[in-house]
Amino acid sequence: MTQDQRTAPDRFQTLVDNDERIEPRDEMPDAYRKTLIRQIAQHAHSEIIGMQPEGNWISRAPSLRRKAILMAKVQDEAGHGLYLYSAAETLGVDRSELLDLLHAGRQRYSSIFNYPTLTWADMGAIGWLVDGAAIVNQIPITRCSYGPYARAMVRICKEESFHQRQGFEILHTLSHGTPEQHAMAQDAVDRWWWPSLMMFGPPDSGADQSKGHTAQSMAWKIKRFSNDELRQKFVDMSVPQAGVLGLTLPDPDLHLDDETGHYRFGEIDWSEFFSVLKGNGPCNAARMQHRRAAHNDGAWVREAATAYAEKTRARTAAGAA
Ligand code: BYC
Repeated sequence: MTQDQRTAPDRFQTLVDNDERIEPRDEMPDAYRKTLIRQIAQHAHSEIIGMQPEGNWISRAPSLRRKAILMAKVQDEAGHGLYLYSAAETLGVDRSELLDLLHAGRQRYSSIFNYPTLTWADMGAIGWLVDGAAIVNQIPITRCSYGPYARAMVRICKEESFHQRQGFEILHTLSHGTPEQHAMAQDAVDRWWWPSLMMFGPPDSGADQSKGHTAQSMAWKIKRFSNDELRQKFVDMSVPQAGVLGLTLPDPDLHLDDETGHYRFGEIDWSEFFSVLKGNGPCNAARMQHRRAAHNDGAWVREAATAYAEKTRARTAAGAA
């Protein structure tokens, strides 16, 4: 039997088993499509909500050079949102539907963006830790079984690695500056470390994960590693980098396990994570209010773009007739 003679579910499974890509026109189980829409939409929403904590510092960046870099970074996040909404649209949903779900509080965005950015050093900590965590999470998604998501992730990861380096450089400069600047860098790392570990999602074991998506997503090769595996990679990568920065990580239990070569870390406060997910983080309400207002303020741009597209289409059709 050739591959094309197989029934649709067989063909889907064969593609997954052979590490080949599922493309938009391929048959796929409904649940696979739904899971991808949920994850890609959440990812896209995170990119555009993630513009807020940093956008907050563009006007206060300490030099023209820092301002230009930060503006470029925030613009990159908007671009990531666009690639991801486009990837989601290949699954048969519309970007406007997804935005409506976000604005109605029916789709999530990453927990990390519900924390405030209190000082300039937070731009460094977000770049180093948040973008660093994003890279660890997203590099395996370049091998995701769904083609459009995997391909979008290649460019996103390249840009995230610039972001991570600019954050590291901000913290390095502050850490090696005046005692006040060093203290500001340390304070930012103290505040962003634990929420960054939570970004990877709930632990693999435990009551809450029995409702989780990991096992099925790994079987479909959407996820390549579990949340805890990626969290461990991130900790192992970050500890030596903190040493180079001359900063400490706020965890008295952090130590190298000589047997495994991994850094062991303390207990994560999962009650804080679930409380942020329920909408009770320090900035949930402000982030959503700002997003809805930006969407409403941008209505005229969408209307103008639609009118222009329709006019161009009509002109092209008239020219072809
Ligand atoms: N925040 O079974 P699980 C960025 C939810 S943007 C909120 O492990 P899954 C950046 C999860 O949705 C970073 N919710 O789920 C941008 C599920 O709830 P639902 C965003 C979370 O999907 C600007 C429940 O908990 N990156 O990098 O298999 C500037 C159970 O979880 C979170 C991505 O989105 C969380 N942290 O795994 C700088 C990457 N964690 O949906 C940086 C793509 C879990 O059943 N996404 N939940 O109601 C993923 O890799 C996966 O979706 C996750 C979760 C690892 C996040």
